[in-house]
Amino acid sequence: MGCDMPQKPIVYDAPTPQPRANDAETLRNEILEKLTYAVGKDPIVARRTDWLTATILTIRDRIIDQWMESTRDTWRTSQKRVYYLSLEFLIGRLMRDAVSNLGMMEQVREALGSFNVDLDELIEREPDAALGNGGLGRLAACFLESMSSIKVPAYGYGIRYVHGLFRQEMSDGWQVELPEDWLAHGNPWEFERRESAYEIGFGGSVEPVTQPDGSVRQVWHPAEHLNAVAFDTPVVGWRGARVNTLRLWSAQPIDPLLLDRFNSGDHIGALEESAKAVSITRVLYPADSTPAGQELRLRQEFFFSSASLQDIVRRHLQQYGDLGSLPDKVAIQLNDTHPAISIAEMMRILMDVQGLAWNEAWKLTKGIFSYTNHTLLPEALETWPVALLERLLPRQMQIAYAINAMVLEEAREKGLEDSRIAAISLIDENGGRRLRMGQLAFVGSHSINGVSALHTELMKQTVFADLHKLYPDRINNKTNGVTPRRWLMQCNPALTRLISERIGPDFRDDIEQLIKLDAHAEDKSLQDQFAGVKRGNKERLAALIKERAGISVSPDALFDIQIKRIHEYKRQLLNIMEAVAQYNMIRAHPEKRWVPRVKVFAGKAAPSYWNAKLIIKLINDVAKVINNDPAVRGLLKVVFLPNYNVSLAETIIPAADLSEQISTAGMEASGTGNMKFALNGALTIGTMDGANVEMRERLGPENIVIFGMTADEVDDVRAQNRAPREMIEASPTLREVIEAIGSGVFSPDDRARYRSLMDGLYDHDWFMVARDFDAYCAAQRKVDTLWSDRTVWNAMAIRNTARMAWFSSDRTIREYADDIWGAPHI
Ligand code: 26V
Repeated sequence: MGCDMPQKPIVYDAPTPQPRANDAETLRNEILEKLTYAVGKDPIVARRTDWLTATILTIRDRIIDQWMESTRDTWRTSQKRVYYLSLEFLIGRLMRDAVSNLGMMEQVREALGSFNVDLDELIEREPDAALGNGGLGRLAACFLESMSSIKVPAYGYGIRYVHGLFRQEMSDGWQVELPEDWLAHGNPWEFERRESAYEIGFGGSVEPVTQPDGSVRQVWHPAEHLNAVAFDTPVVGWRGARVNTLRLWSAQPIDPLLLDRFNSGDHIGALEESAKAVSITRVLYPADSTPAGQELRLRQEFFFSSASLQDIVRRHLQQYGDLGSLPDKVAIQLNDTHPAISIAEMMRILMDVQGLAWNEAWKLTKGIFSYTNHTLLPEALETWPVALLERLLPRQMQIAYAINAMVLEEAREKGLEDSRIAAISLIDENGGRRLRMGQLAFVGSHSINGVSALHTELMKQTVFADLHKLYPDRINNKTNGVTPRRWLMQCNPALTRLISERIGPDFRDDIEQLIKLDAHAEDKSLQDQFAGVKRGNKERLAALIKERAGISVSPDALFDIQIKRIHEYKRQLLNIMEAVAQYNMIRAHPEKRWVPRVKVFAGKAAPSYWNAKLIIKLINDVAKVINNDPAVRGLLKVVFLPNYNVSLAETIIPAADLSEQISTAGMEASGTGNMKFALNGALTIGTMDGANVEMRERLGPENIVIFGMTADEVDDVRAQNRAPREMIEASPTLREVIEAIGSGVFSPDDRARYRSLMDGLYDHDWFMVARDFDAYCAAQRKVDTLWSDRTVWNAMAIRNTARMAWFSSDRTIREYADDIWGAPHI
């Protein structure tokens, strides 16, 4: 079937529409009109969701004008387009982002107020689009916003999951997963593009067909077919600089009624086939580090890769009419290996569909693609069984073999010894043959980047050591960033106002100006105001904690926060064990002056990750004991907030005093939560891992609390297989904690519950929880000391905000645009 091209001629010079009026009166009338004619509701009976829809539609009209203008501009100027392929876009709520970036917050508030509708209540009603697991997905969302803000012509390509990441509820302290239903009330942001549908095949066979000119082309005859239908969401940049497109694919049966089969009497068969097609885009895989290894996941990866590439090639041919210019006009970024099959699929499209020869197709492919690695965890490096690929994607597997042969040949020519050849092979021969998606992405790309300086170095030394020797210029670093619009201006309006009053409002357009705040760090009145803003945010969080967890906390306490996916390498266990140590000390020394603390945790565990779920239960068990022990006198509170998501992060982060970034060194590729906290004036307690290392450099070592082993030290200990027993025995504090947890002090209903968790610390302590424990406790006591002199603390907090500008995703995207994509930007 393919795609229905727009009619020629394309009107490049359509008139730019008059900007719509944005005053409250106009907005009021338009919202009422949308409510009546688009939603079909009388204001008398309208519910909040109806008002929300009407408001979004009103704002959307303003976005569309700029959207068309942006698209037209790219056509007119023949600018290069960037395509960000990602299986995850963790965009969260969009309304506040859009209204704020368009500078219409006050007008919209007033317009709604005239109907007695509260804007903030509507904002809270919008479902949080959780089309991602964690850091990788949120980074994709920050990047989209930055690309619009600095005018990179770009598309995000992904999957329109019907169910995003599961909703987390607590049942007696255990995580329970419930389906998430973000589309239940429709989605006013998206445009379904039935005309942008592409056929996607699976299975079948490959047939060599001799062409009239005597050449031979491979023709893939898939056994199964389905459609990928595009749904477009506009992505608004700061001040509406540009509006780019997030294009998410939805799977549909080719013939929705499957009439042939239905008419032939096979009603059930028809329904089954239709359900199977649709199932591809039904759910997001909820694991963020252990490959599900399931066929459906591979189908998702190929489905969205193929649809995106067909769309990209179609758009390019439509505008330029030739394929040779592809690398000049198209840059495709692979967000991790999830879309890595694109390398083989692009080769198939260029050769089998477009008729190019291998060498030409390979040159174009390498010119177009680049790949970002987001993790070195061995279990997260994707590989697919060759047998599965041969069955599901026979042609792409043939191409992968051919790429492999070519690369190995090149390696031999360059003099690589045979023993090293196996290491660069795309095929892993250990325990069943598997295609290594990281190596495929590497060899098919002209640029491979890590997401922090340390992580990039480790990539060169570990997974890609051999490929790096062969292609020493390909690996480069692009340290992550976060958008300051969402993660400062929108989530922390009070701090934004305060900064504006002090250094003027220009930092909103040029984030580097934040550094001007540095000179005022010692100013007592600014310190008081800064602390006052923090206090307001903490009051709001305290109310939320009361509401969601039923725990009363004092905003005067130090708010110590760890929010992220629950994973052993992120070491929530280390944090909760320190809480137990603190609990023991408070009881042993009631006479001492303890710094009151509230330890907040939030995060989801992969449903199949037992230890992660057990750690959630442990946090809740420890919380129950500590929070209810009168001997603690409220000096320590432990809170687990359920259902962590982007919206919850937006409330928690501005209220943090202390940010926990305590991963085992060498294991957290970058972290981005670390950046969001520091930008909002929280101090970091952290290891020399990921972007913490660069934060320390830019904040100054005196403005961050670093502790623990380095990545090299972790490596040495693991290599020597040194058991931690001796060290545990040498630390009375640690021993006491392990004994208490292991013997069931916090789980009287099941005393053996945490036995294996604690045994793990004695046996191998893979994540260095025991080895880093004393250093971590000492670092926490240093935090107490800093907190005790609030002048010192506040000055450090201000310096954190002032010095974080470099971690804006605008800076990151400029680096990608200059060094990798060759794309325009401002
Ligand atoms: C891996 C897998 C494995 C197969 C099953 C599904 C699945 C889903 C996601 C992933 C990727 C996990 C990698 C990841 O999220 N990395 C994080 O990327 C952030 C952005 O670069 C970075 O800040 C975090 O440190 C890093 O853990």
